[in-house]
Amino acid sequence: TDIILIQENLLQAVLWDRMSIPTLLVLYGSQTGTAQDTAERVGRQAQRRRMGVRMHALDTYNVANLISESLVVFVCSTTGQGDPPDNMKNFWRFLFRKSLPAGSLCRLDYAVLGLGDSSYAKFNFVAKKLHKRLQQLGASALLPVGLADDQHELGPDAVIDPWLVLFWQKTLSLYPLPAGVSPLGDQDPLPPRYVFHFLDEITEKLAEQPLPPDDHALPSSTHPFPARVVSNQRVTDPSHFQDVRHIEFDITGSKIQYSAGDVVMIRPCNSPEDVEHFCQLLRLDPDRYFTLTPTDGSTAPVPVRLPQPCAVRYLVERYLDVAAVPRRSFFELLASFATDEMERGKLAELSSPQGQDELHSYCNRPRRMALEVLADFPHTTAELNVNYLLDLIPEIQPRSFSIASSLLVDPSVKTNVLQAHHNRIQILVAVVKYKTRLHKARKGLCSSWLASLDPSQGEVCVPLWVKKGGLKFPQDPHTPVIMVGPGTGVAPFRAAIQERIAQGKTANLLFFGCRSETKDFYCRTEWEEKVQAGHMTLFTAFSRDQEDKIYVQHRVKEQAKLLWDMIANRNAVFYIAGNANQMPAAVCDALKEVFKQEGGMTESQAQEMLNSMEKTGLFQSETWS
Ligand code: 2AM
Repeated sequence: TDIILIQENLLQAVLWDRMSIPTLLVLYGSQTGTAQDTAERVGRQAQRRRMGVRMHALDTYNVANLISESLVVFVCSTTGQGDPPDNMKNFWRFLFRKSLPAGSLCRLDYAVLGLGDSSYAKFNFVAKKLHKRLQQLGASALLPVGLADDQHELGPDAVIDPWLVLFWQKTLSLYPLPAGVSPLGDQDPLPPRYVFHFLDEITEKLAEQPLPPDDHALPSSTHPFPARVVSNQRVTDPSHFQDVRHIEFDITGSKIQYSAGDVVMIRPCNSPEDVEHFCQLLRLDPDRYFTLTPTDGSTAPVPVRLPQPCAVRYLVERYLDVAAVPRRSFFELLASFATDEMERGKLAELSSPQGQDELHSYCNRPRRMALEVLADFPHTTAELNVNYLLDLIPEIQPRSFSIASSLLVDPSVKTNVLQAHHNRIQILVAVVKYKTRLHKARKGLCSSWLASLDPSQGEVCVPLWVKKGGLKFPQDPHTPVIMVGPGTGVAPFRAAIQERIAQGKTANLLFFGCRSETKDFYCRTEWEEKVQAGHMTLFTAFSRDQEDKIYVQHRVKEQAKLLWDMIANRNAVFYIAGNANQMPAAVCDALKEVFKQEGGMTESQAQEMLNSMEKTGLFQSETWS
C-alpha cells in the first residue's frame, strides 16, 4: 500500500505541477508569538484550500526575492512605541531604502493583516505603514489592511475572522484552483509538521543545553547564555501584597555588553508540577527520548532550540507553552481528535465561529491555561496523536526586562547589599499573581519561575540574551535627565543613574512612586546615599501613606519651575517608564500643565511642544502591561 500511496502522491504532484497550483507566501513579523500563530492559521487555511504554502519570519526571508513573488500575505504586529517586531527589523530597514524604484513590486498581489492594541497611541502602526509602502512600490492590495485589536472585547479574532473570509474570496477569485482539485473539508486533518521517533534506550545522559556555545557570536534567542543566578531577594516588606524581586545574574564569559536602557530577554520554564501533569494527561514518559523530522507538509524546519535527541521532559518544560491561554487553533485541532461524543460536541462548538463568545468566557476571561483545558477534555487528550504536539501548543516566548544595573558602576563605592558589579545583570521583577473567576490564583509564568529560583540550594542558571532597548541617554555630560519611574518602572533609571554617575554626569532627577514608604520603597538606601553625595535629586510619591492618593504626576506638577527651567533652558531629556495603564498619559498631562503654567502656553501649544520633544528624542517612554 505504501508504494501505491507514493505513486498516487507522485502522480498528484505531477498533475498539480502541470495545472500550476497557486502558491501563497506567508510572511510574518511577530514579537510575542500571536502574529506567528495567526500566520500559521492562514497557512493551514491555504493548505485546506489546496494551495501551495511557504512561510517565513520576515527576517529569514530574502527580501530581494519579493520582486518575483506574485501572492503574499503579511501578518505583522506592532510593539513598543510603534516599532516593528525583532524578527522583521532587517526587512523593515530594507523596505524603506530610498533606492528602491517606485514600480519594483508591480507584479505583487498582497494583503496586510496587522495585530495591535488600541490602548497604545500608535495602533497597528507597522501594518499601516507597510501597506502604504507596498502600494508606493507598485504592489496591489487584495483588500484593505486588517487592524486586529487586543482591546476588542472578543479579542483580535473579532477582526481577523471576517478579514480572512474576505481575503479568501479575493484570493480564490484571482488565483482559482485548477478544475478537478477540490478543497479539503474543515474536518479533514492536515498532516502534522513533525514526526516523533521515540528512542528505546539512551546510553548516556545528554547535556541539558541544546546547543554548544557559539564562541564567536553574542548570545541570542537560539544561543542564549546560561547565566548563573547570584542572588534573588525580595525587596518589598513581607507584609506587603506585592512580591518584588531584585535578581542578579553573572554574565562572566558571555561577551555581553550593555548600556542603560537595554533589556535582557529571558525565556521561562514550566513548573515541575505542570510538566508532570501534562505528561500524565498525554500518557507520555517524561524520561523518554525522541528525535524529530519534518513531514512533507511542513512549512518550517525542526526548531533549532530543541536538542536531538530530546527528552520529553525538556520539550515540555522548556518549549511547550502549556501555561498560556490557548488560541482558537488549539481547539480546532483538538476537536479533530475527539471521539468521545460529549467532548467532541463541546470542542466543535468552541472552535466554531458561532462559539467565539463561549470560547472567550470559557478561556480568555478566566485566563484558563492550555494544561487546564486538556484536563477538561481527558478522553481527547489521552488519544492525541503525539506528532501534533508542536502544532497544538506554541513555543514559550521570551520576556523582556529592563536592565536595572550598569557595567560601568564603580565597585569601590560601598553601598548596600544590592551594590552592582561588573559582569553582572540585575533586574527588578514584580511577581505577577491575580485572581479570576477560577478558584486557583493565576500566576505569571516568567515572574513566578524567576522568583522560585534559589541559588542557596545549588547552582541555578537562566538562559538569557540582551537587546537594545527603547530608551537612550544623552552623551553630553551637562544635559540633565528627568526620569519618572513608579514601581518597577524605576529599573532602567537605576541603570542610567549608576552609569551616568560613573561617567561623571550628575544632573539626574528621579520621580519614584510606590504605595508606602515602609513597604515597597525599594532601592531606598542607594538613592539616599546618591542624593547625599549630590549625584541625584529624588522626588517620591507614596500613594497610600495618607488619605488622598499622591502619584508621581502630582510631584511633577509641584516641581513645575524646576522642570521648566531644565527643559526650556538646559535641553533636559524627559523619560517615563512603567506600567502602561493610566500612568503615562497622566504624567504627560502633568508635563503639559508645567508648559502651560511656566511657559504661558495654550493646551495645543503644550501638546505641540510635547510632540516635538518626542520627535527629537527629548521625550522618551518605555511602558509595559
Ligand atoms: P496605587 O496602587 O496606590 O493606586 C507603583 O505601582 C505606584 O504607582 C503605586 O503607588 C500605585 O498606586 C501607582 N499608580 C497607580 N495608578 C497610577 C496612575 N494612574 N498614575 C500614577 N501612578 C499610579
